[in-house]
Amino acid sequence: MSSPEDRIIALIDMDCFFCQVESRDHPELKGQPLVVSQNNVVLAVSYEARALGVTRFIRSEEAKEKCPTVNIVNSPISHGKSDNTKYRMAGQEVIQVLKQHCPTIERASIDEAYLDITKLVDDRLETTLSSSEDLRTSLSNTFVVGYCGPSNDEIQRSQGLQRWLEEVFDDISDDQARRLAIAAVIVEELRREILQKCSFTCSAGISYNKVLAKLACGLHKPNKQTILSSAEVSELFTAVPVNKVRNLGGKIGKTLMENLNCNVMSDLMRFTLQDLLKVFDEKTADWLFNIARGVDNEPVTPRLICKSIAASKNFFGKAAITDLEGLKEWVGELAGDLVERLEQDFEDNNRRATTLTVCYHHLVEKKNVSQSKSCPMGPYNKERIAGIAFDIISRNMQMPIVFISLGTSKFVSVQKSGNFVSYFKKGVHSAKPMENLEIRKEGSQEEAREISKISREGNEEKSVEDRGSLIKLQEIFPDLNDIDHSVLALLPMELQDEAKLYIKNKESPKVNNAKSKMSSGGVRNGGNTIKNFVVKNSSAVEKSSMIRCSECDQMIQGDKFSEHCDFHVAQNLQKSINRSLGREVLGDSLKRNREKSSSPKSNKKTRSIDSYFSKFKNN
Ligand code: DCP
Ligand code: MG
Repeated sequence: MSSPEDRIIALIDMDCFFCQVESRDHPELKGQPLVVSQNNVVLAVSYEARALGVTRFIRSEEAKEKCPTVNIVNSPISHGKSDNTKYRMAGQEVIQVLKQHCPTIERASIDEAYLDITKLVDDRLETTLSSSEDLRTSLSNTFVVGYCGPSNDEIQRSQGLQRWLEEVFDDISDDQARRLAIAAVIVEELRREILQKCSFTCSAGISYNKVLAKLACGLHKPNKQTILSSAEVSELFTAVPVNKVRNLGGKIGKTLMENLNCNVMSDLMRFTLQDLLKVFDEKTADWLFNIARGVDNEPVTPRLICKSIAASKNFFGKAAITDLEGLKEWVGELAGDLVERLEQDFEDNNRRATTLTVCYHHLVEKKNVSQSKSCPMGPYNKERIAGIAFDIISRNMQMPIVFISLGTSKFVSVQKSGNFVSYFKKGVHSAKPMENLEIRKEGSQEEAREISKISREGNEEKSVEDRGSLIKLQEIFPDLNDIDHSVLALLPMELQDEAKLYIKNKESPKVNNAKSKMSSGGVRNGGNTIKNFVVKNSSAVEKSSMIRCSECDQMIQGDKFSEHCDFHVAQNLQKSINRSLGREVLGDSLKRNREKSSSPKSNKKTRSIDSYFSKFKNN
C-alpha cells in the first residue's frame, strides 16, 4: 500500500445519477429537465432542471411549479416502497469498468468510489515522457484549484490549466504536482471509458487524500474534474464551510460550528491539539488537527461492496403511521425487502451482517425526532427482524411515525459451507430460528453410519438422538474438519456442542493438553461455551500483526481477527436469542442451556413478536 505522503487519490462521483440511469432507459429524456422522485419527493435533479431552479428534496408538485417543462420519473416500487436495485446495478457497472484498471477501489455510496491511483501514476511516469503541451491537450475537462476560478467558464479553465502546467514543468523540484498532472490524465481516460461503456458522465476530484479528493470533486460539475494540490489547500480552506467536509457533516461539524465558532475550515487552524483534546476524544482531536492542515491519512480500503444494507421508507403527511396495525404491516414489508437483499448479498459476497439498527422518526410539534436502537443481527429471517423492529417502535407510538429504517452493518466474512445457504433460505426457522432445522437427507446411509461410529468412539454414552445431531451437523458442514465457526455460531446449541465434541475427539490427548496450556488464563479447554471453542482454535498460530478489537478492546493477531469477530457474533447472537425469543419458542437444547444459568435475567419471560401480534388481534 502507498504511504500517506505519496498517495494520489481520486474520487469519482456520477452526475445526477438516478436521472442518468432513467434517461439511459428512456433516451427521449436525455438533455431534458428531469427529476427522479421517490414517495413524491425529488431525490435527483438533472443539470438542465437545476438550471431552471429545481432543487433536491422538494415535492414533485413544487418541482412542476418551478419548472412546468420538467419531466418527473417515479423510481420503481417493490415491497410497497421505492426499490433502488436498478440504480445499484448501474453503479456496479461503473465499478466493473474501474476494476479493469485500478485494484484499489473503495465504493463509497451508490454512485461514488475512491481510487488509490498512486501506482498507476508512478508506472505511467516511468514509461511515458509527456510535455506540458501534451498534457494540456489530454486534460480537456480538468480544472486546477487556485488557477481556474470557481466557475465552469471554459476560457478561464484552459488558461488556468496552461499556467499551472507551465509552472509545474518549469519548477523541476515539484515532483508531486507533476504526479497530480499525470493522475488527472489517467482519470480523464477512466471517465471517458465509463462514458463509452456505460453511457454515464461523472465528475472527479484528484488530490493527495480522500478528504481533499472529495472536496475537489464537488467544485466543478457535471462531466468535469478538478485537481487540488497541497499548495492550494490553505487558500481554499478560507472559503470551505466546515460542514461541507467529509466526516464533518454531522455532530463533530456541529460542535465545531456551535461550540468553537469554527465556520470555515481555516478557522480550525486557530486551535492547538491540546485545545481540541479538551472538546473531543483523542482520535477525533488528532484527525481534526491534521485535516485543518490538509492532512488525512485514511487509506482507500479496497471494498467494492457497501458497508451497510438498509431498507427504509418515509411516511409523509397522511401516510404517517399512527397505529399498531400500520406499524406491523410496514415493518413486515421493510423486513421482507431487507432479507431479500441480505440473502442476495450473502450469495454475492460471502458475508453476514452482525448488527441490526432500527431507526425511526416521530413527528413532535411538526419536527422530526429521530430514535434508533441497535442489536445483534441473528439469522436472516423476515418475521424475526419484523418482530424486533415492532418491539422497539411499538413502545413509542404516542406520536406519528414518519420514517422507518431497518439497517444492517458490521459484516463478517463467512465461508459458504454445506447446506448453510439453503438452511437459512428455507425460512423454516421463523418462530424457532435455532431449532426448526429441516435436514435434507442427502448423505448416504454409509456416511451416516461412519459419522455415528466416530461419535460413539468419542463418547460411548451418547444417545441415538445425539448421534443424529452429528448427522445433521454434517449436512451443514460436509467436511467436519473444516467447520466455519461463524456459521456454527448460528446453529442450535445441540449442534454446536456436537461440533465441539467432534473436534475434541479428533484431537490426540497430547494436542489437547498442549492447547489447554496455551489457552489458560481463565479459559479451560473442552468447556461448554462457544467462547472456549473459539479460544481453543485461535491459540495455535502466532504470526502477523495485531489488531485492536473494538468490541472487547483486546489486541488480536491479524490472521485470527475474523475468527475473533465470529466469537463476538456468536456471543451477541446468544444474547439476542435469549432476549428476543421467549423460552416457550425455544427448543429443548437451548432451554437446557439457559436453565444452567443462574442469572435472574435469563429466567425472565420475554415477549415474542407473536404475542404482540396476537394481543393486537384480540383488541
Ligand atoms: N440519493 C438518494 N437519497 C438522498 C441523496 C441521493 O436516494 N438523500 C440518490 C439520488 C442521486 C444518487 O443518490 O441521484 C446519488 O447522489 P448524489 O448526492 O451523488 O447526487 P447526484 O448524483 O444526483 O447529483 P450530483 O451530480 O450532484 O452528484
Ligand atoms: Mg452523484
